[in-house]
Amino acid sequence: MIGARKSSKGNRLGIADIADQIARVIDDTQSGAKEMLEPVVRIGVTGLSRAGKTVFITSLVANLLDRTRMPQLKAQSEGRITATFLQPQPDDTIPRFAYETHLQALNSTNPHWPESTSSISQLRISLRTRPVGLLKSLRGPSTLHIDIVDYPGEWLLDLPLLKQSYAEWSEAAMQQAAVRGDLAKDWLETNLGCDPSGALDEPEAQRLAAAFTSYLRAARQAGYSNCAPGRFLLPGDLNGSPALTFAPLPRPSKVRSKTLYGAFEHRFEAYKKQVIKPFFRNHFAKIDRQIVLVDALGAIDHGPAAVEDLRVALSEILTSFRPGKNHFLSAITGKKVEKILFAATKADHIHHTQHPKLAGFLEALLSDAKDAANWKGAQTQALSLAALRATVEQTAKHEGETLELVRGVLQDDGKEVALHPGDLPADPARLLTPARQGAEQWPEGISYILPNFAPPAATDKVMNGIAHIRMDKAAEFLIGDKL
Ligand SMILES: Nc1nc2c(ncn2[C@@H]2O[C@H](COP(=O)(O)OP(=O)(O)O)[C@@H](O)[C@H]2O)c(=O)[nH]1
Ligand SMILES: [Mg+2]
Repeated sequence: MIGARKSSKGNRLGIADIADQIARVIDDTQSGAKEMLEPVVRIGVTGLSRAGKTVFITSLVANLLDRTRMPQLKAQSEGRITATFLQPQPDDTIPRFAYETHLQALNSTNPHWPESTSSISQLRISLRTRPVGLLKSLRGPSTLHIDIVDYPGEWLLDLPLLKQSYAEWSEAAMQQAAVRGDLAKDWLETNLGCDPSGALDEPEAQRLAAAFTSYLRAARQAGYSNCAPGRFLLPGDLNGSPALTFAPLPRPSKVRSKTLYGAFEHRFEAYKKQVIKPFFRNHFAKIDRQIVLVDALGAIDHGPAAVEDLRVALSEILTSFRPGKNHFLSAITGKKVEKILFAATKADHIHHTQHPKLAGFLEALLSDAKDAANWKGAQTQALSLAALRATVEQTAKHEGETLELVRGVLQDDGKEVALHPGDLPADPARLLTPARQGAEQWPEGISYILPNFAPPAATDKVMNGIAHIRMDKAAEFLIGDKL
């Protein structure tokens, strides 16, 4: 094949990949000239569904438009930001992030959490800054455009599929299901009843795909992070298409194309080529900085297996940010992500005295994942935050002891409660070790109550951003050096 190179691992850098590279260079030079004058930074916001992406972006934008609650953003405290404004977003093919709708949900007289979204969206916010001090006479005001891209973390977790054949993936998926016990029972039973070397029967194919999807959904609900293929849970506009109508099967001794197995193998390859690769090429490759939102408290609440699964997912995610030399991604991601922030969300569920422990837990997960991904390069940071503070803190005396409580309104019944959610251990190993060892439950003395709190009712009509925890620190890490 002309122009093709074969790496030691057998990954081909084909004509399509080379064309991708050329397209990117042209793309970059065209936008390059404009970006010299008004720089653009593209920030990817990702995390598994329910991690808090929509609330995070809504809060970030509201708090950048009204910066009263953003003292830790240096350019703000130094008085250098003169204006912020929303702009039409520049990419015609990506839906705009529905900021106004989400803000309205949180800020109405009957506040509620925004509708969950299942696809990619984007928004542009621009910040005008003026130089201060010595630079004042040398430089005029400047504008920075920030493109915020919201995309499901599930789609990142599809990356490992690219390395696998259908047979390898099937084998791994069935093994993973076997250790997830009851969650996979129905699907595995449906699987036993089919003949992979029989002729393809479309209703049977749909039944198998549906049973497999229900299993993935149940696993996700039970707190597991690794539930690929990502589009099975979040199909976007692909719902019902053949590229999503397949499931793992045991390999028959002889594979023929007209059989169930043959058809599924073909669809698996189509999923890789037509779903996974275009996402990485068209969206992921263009991101400069990244925030990964992690519902670490939720995983801890679900137990050791969920924490172990989260650790594995984080190392997969890190690998996608720093693909190895021969990886197809290296060919299309000319530029690499410069900064990655990992944030444990919903920190308002626990008292602030426990926040360092939550960040420490995430840090420990991350450093494990970095070892596994042989990490070099991009600057990373871990912190805990709440995009929207739904609780207030309170202390109470109980049998001579001081208890640190959080108080909020329960989502389910609208009752106000003050509770002690449990103590995070100071040493993250007390959680990570049992998780690694496959413990079924946390050791004695470790337990949590994490109810869903409703967003707070607005207390005043004048909106001063959105009450949060450490959103300003997150913003400083992501864009501080550009302002
Ligand atoms: N208490 C609290 N709950 C949050 C916060 N952010 C998100 N949540 C909860 O998590 C749910 C999912 O958040 P969302 O932003 O829609 O997640 P996404 O699927 O990643 O976009 C929300 O409906 C809330 O119940 C937060 O800062 N504090
Ligand atoms: Mg969302």
